[in-house]
Amino acid sequence: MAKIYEKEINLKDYSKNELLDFYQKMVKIRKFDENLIQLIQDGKVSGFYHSGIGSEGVSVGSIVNNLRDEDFIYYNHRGCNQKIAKGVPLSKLYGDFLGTLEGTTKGLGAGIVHSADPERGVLGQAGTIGSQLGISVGSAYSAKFKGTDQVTLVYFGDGAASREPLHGSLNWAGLYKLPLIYICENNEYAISCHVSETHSVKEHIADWAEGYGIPNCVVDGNDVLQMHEVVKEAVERAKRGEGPTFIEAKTFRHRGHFEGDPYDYVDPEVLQDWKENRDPIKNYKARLLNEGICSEEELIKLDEQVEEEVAEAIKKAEDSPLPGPERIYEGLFS
Ligand SMILES: Cc1ncc(C[n+]2csc(CCOP(=O)(O)OP(=O)(O)O)c2C)c(N)n1
Repeated sequence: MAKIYEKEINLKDYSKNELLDFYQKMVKIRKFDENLIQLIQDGKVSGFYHSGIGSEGVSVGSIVNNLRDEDFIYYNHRGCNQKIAKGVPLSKLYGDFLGTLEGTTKGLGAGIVHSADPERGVLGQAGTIGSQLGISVGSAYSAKFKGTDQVTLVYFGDGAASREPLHGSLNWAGLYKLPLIYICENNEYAISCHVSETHSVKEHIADWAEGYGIPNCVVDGNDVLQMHEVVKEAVERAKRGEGPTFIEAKTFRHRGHFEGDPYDYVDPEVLQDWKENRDPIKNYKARLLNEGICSEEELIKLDEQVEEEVAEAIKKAEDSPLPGPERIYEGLFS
C-alpha cells in the first residue's frame, strides 16, 4: 500500500526569498483565478471555467524551484494553477480566455484546455480527460532517447485516474524507466462523483502504481513544502535514470466543478472545514508568521504587488485586438 509522505521540514533549510516566492506564487494563482471569475460574472468571458482555488499548494510546491523551462508539464483542466507556476505570463492566460491576440494561441480563444507555451515547457493538455497521460509518455521517452536530463510532470484528477489511459501510461513508463512524474490531484470528486465510487483500489489511488513497479506515495497537497520536497526527490530520481514516480496529492476544490455548478453534492460542513482549516495559502502564511520568517507587512506588500500585476495583465489582454480572418490559416499545415 502507498506510503504517506511526511517529512520533518525546518524552514531554516530554505532561504527567505524561496519561502516568500512560494507564498507569492500561490497568491498570484488565487488572484488570477478570482479575477477571471469576475470577468465571467461581468459577461466578458464565456465558456467553461474550472477554478483551481484551494489547490495552489499542489502546483507551486511541485513546480517552483523544482522544474526548469526545459522540463515539461502537461496540465489538467484545472490547470491555470500549473501554467502560472511554470511561468506563463498572466496576460497570455487572460488573452486565451478573452480570445485576443495576446493569448498563447494568438486569438483562437483556447480557454483553459487548449493553450500551450512550448518555450516554458507547457505542452498542453488533451481533448479528453486523462489523454495527457498517454502523451506525456512521449516527451519522457524522447528525453530518455536523446539522453537529456529533462523531466516530464503530468497532472490529472482522481476522475481521470479512473480511466484506462493511466494504465497504458504507467506500463510504458515503468517498463522503460522514463523520467515521468505523475501528479494525481485527488480533490475527491469527479464532477459530483466521489472517488470511492470510481476506483477499485480501496485505500489510495497511488496503489495503482504498485502493480507497475513504480515508487509511489500520498502527500498533503495543501502543504506547499511537503509537496515541494516530495517532487524534488522524484525529480532527482528521474534525473539519475531511476524512472517514474507516482504522487497522489490530497486536496479539495473550494468551488464547484465549473463556474455555474451549484456544488450541492458536498456536505457544506466538509467544504467549510477545507476552506477554514486546510487552505494552503492561509496555513502557509500562518506558518511563516509564527516561525518569524517575515512580518505581516512584508506579506501585504507581496499581495499588493500581485494585485498590480493582475490588473496590468487584464488590461494588456483586454487592450489586445481580436484576430482577423487571416489568423485561421496561421499554423495550418496541410
Ligand atoms: C473522456 C471524457 N469523459 C468525460 C469528460 C467530462 N468531464 C470533464 S471534467 C470531468 C471530471 C474530471 O474529474 P477529475 O479528473 O477528478 O478532475 P477534477 O475536475 O476533480 O479536478 C469529466 C467527467 C471528458 N472531458 N472526457
